[in-house]
Amino acid sequence: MLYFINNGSTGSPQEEQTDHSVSPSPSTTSPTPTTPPPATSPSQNPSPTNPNPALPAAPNPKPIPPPPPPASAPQTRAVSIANFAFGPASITIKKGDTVVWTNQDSAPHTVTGDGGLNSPTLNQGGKYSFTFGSMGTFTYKCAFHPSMTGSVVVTN
Ligand SMILES: [Cu+2]
Repeated sequence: MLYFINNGSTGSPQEEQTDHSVSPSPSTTSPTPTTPPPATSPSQNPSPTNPNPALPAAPNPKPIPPPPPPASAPQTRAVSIANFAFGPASITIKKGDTVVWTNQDSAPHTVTGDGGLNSPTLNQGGKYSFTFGSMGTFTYKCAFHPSMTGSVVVTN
């Protein structure tokens, strides 16, 4: 009954449409023209449902590859010639390694021995390098000072 009097006031569902067609009389139709409000646009109400409710499981941590064995790389080993002696007098290396002799004496020396060890005369600061490509024990000495001896043991 109130909507007969309160036409145009808040609460009337026809309030927004009565600008040009003012019809104070209620229509002869149902006195309760309660039109449901327009459905809210789906865009205004994003669906709470997550299309991806669960992220895929994190990938497994990358396994750390084991480092390659360092022994596979050829190495260079140093042998000094000082105070009329080889140091170290005996050295053990791997096949494919290189030994470098360095004369630190003022006197000349050589590296002369097995397996092709045959250096020229090494003056002070002179170097001689030799790469051992086969296994074995190679003894050598100084051609000038036979008491100076040394050996190289080459393993696989
Ligand atoms: Cu010598």
